[in-house]
Amino acid sequence: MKDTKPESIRNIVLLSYNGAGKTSLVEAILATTGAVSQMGSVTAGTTAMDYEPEEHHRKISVHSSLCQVSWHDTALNLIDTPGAPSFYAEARQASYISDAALWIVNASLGVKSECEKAWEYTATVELPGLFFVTGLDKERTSLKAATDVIEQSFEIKTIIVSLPIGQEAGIEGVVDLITGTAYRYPGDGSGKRQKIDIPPTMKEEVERQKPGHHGITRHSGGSVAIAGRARCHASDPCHAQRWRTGLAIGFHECSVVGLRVQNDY
Ligand SMILES: Nc1nc2c(ncn2[C@@H]2O[C@H](COP(=O)(O)OP(=O)(O)O)[C@@H](O)[C@H]2O)c(=O)[nH]1
Ligand SMILES: [Mg+2]
Repeated sequence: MKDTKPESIRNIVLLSYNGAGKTSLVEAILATTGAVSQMGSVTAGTTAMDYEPEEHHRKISVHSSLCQVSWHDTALNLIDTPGAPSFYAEARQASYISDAALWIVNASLGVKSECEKAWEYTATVELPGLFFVTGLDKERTSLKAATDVIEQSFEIKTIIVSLPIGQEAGIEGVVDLITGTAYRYPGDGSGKRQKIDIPPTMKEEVERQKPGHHGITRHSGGSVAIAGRARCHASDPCHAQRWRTGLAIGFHECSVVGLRVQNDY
């Protein structure tokens, strides 16, 4: 990215247990932003973030790794951290220099103690962030079940900002609830998503889930503020912009926790 100004840079730390899907998510982001033409694979030892022989051997991340992608004139520094308890220090240090966290929860593995630990230390530095649910392509998983587990474990309410199209092995894309746009992903690891119409069977669910119909939050005190500030009807042409602003304020104040889902990459 040419001439990046400091105000256009965001450091984002990915936190969770081993096997949650952090390194794979970075690969998917690299492909979707066009930084690579094909997602690498953890098992094949071809990811950008697990590059050390020790990481190839163990097939897990051992150190924090950094990469930068460019998205809508913003430079995102993604910090992929190791999930094992013996490497907590790495993840904690990365949190302290980050602007936001991505807490990853794999729908088939649920919330584990490593995730709760990460939540605790990010709370001490009031790091805002988003939950990202992976593994929804696995059998007997659902967004509803994953959301329930997250909300109960962390005693929060989440705002769902994207919905999967399809379920389990049939997942084929996502609906971005903020812009009301649906995307299909080719599933070949190229990240070349294609804009599609929202499936007719999902229209009701999309309207119901759209931010603006409900709030909310990490620290319960902030919830009403964000819901009030950003509420508007989903058909309002300013919907997306108002919600972006509302979410941005909410994230900044740590009063909002969003929840996003994977596609099938
Ligand atoms: N089916 C499926 N597998 C995934 C998903 N995300 C990651 N994986 C696989 O899960 C394993 C662990 O993923 P990895 O990215 O290394 O997790 P990390 O330890 O959190 O970095 C790898 O074999 C990935 O290919 C997902 O959304 N669906
Ligand atoms: Mg990893």
